[in-house]
Amino acid sequence: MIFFRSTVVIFLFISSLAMGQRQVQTFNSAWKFSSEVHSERIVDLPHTWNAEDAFRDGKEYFRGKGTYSRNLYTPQKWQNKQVFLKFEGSNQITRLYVNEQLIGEHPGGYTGFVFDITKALKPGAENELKIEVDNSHNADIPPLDADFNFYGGIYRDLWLITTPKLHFETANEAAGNFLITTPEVSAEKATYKIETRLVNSLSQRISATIEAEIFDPQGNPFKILRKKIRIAPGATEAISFEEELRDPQLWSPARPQLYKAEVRVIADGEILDILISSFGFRWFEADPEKGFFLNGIPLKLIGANRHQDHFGLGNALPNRLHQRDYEMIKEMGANFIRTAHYPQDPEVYRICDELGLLVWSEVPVINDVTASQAYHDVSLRMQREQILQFFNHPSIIMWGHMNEIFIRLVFNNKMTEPEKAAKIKTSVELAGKLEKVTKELDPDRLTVMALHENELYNTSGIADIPDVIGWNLYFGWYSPGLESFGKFLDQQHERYPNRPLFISEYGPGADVRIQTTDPQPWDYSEAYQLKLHRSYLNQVLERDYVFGMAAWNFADFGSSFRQDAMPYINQKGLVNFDRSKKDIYYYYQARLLEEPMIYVAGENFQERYVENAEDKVEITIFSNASEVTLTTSEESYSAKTEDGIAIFKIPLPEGKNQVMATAGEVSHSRTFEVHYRENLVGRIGKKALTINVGAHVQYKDPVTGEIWIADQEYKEGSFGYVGGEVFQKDRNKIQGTASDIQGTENDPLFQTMREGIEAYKFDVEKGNYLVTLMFAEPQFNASEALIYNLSSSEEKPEKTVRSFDIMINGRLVQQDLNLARDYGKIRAVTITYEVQSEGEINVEFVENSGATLISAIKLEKL
Ligand code: GCB
Repeated sequence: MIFFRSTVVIFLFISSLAMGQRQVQTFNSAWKFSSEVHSERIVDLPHTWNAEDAFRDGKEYFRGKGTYSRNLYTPQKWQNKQVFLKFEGSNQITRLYVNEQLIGEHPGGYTGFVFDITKALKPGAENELKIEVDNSHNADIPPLDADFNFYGGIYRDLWLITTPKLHFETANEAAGNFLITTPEVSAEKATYKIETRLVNSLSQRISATIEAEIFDPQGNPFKILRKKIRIAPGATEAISFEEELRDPQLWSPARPQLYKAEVRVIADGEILDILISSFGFRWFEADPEKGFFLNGIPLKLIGANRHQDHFGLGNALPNRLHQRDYEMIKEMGANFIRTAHYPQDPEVYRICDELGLLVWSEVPVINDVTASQAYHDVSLRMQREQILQFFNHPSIIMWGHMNEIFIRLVFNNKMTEPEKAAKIKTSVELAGKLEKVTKELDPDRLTVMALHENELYNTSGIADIPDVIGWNLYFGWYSPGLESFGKFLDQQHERYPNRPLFISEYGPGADVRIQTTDPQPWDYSEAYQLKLHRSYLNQVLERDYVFGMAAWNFADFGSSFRQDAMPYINQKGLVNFDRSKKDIYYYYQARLLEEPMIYVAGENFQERYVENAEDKVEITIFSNASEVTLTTSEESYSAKTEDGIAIFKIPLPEGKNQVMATAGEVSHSRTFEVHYRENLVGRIGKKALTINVGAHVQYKDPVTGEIWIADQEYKEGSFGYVGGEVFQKDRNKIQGTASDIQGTENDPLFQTMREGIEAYKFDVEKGNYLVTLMFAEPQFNASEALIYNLSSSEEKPEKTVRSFDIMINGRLVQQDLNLARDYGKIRAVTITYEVQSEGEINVEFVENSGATLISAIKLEKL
């Protein structure tokens, strides 16, 4: 009881003095912002100027200089203080002026930095602050190019900090952080080392005491360490403490136990400055044969990569949204995250410590390097900054220093061999320097580099530099064959048995508007995403030597040059850009969670089109139980799960059917609306018949709710195409074209098409109809050979002229339709015709030159 009271007293004492005389506050509100293309307006931070234009059809987003300004009134008494501005992140060059005096410049958009503005301030007066931020391409700053948007602006929190003249160093590469290392950790004992730096900005020598107080994970203080120091005017002194601890409470994903250290500067009996940091004790290794061990226990690392942007916000997220992402990742059952491709908000590492997620954090040296001293220097500085700023987080286990650094080079046909050799040389040199700097600062963590599927990483020697290799592998997407994945890994492991291997990226694009039970590569269906992830997961789990895997990507993200099913968005996310979940998220739960779970897949696949009553409806259940039951209003079925999946093929009547899946205590239900294709033409009238021509997938227009059903060949009494073939821009891909179709949000509907088609027929009853035909000219020579399109697509000559006539029930309704000439290429064209029918609708396509084509067709009865 007595002990309890004294603990409370100590806490009160500390909190009343919290931070000593240091004052830390956000400085986010009411900045005047303008740029070349933005008129002056008031904004709050976090802010980016590219939240909208990075997603606009056909235009480049603004990359240039933006200016933020506002006044800061400084009270007279600040004369005795040091004043700092701390940026958590601002993309990508930041210049700060105070009262028109340039204070400093920071290159690089993903790490924090601090400016000391004391000398430029006028005490007792208004001071003008001006911050210029420039996100133009800069050959000396990574990333040079990458598959994500380089949103400009002060997109993380900005802090105003005042400290006494005698204070812990704040304006440094660590952004004011002090370091806690744990050089030795075992279950029985651990050592920890606390390193601080004290600055004396006074004009006299000072005697002070530096204290470090340590709190256990339950919040109990258990150790105070002290050192006395005499510090000269203008000097900076390093003060460190080293201690041993018995029976440390270890940090792990299952029990993320965090200690806390509080360091204090005391002079004349007064606490002048305080810094606080949490830290943890754990040890780990990545064995090239047996995999990863945390605190001596084997642990397969399974998780995802994460980009920091979000629908509607660009990269300017409030902390709550950063937290929510990581909570979702944890709730998915994951234990690992890669902050691809750059250091993220400080909040991210804090939440990973707390939730128990292991982290690979990396600098954005991606795709290409510049052979300049400046580029090398900025890259090294970024690496030092991320290490020093996030050093104390036990969640971080690996520092990454490069991603697919040869990809530009490999796909660049214009470079000469000597140019390529020079590029390889400078890349290998930079990797060596990054490795050295990382190991000097942090010998206890692993270094890692992510590679794309290319032998050059081995032959150049770059893959031998880091401790660990991460492979970004897209078999079943950019390169063919899901099983080639495991074979590739086995070969690498055989050739390089001492290399710990990690799968740093994998995954296909998946658009929740696109559904099928017959998934194919490049169809962007959720079913193909499931197929690929299931296969990869199995292949990794079969191989102990692969110590972990991270899906690409946790969430869909913005990438302005991408032309997927949803232009400007990379859709490989497990969740959508707005964080609504795709089916695959629940699949990971079924594979990774220990508590019982069950889920009826198909949140976005509730409308089912089967041929008739004999044709069964396929229902997919995810569960971690070994057996699940599916109950309809008529029947109950049971099935064993395999890899967390049970597939039921059951007859269901037309109309709405509620099904319930159960395993032990848990259950989940969903309603499916079943339609028989054989009845569709007879029912036109109540509902239009909408067909996704040239596609084996169905597509849902989220605005109208219309389902554009998968195409079929004509059969009597029904409907379908006659002649032609599915259009493929690239032979390796099933999807028609990946181009952004102008003038529509329903790109997938227009991207797939049937070429050389002779007719589309409907055996309808007599009456008046509206026939809507939809087209897009797919031949278009823009930069479709994207660097991420890793298949060797042969360049096809552009078919510039395509002209055809259209007849409906024998009447010529369209003569010499030349889409490119009349409407422009890759533009959505929709034409509706009124038709009177005596008992059939026969839309004929007659070729004049080039091949006929059509993307979608809709039939309504008047
Ligand atoms: C990669 C890159 C990543 C891309 C991804 C993709 O290998 O590392 O930045 O976004 O592929 O989706 O193509």
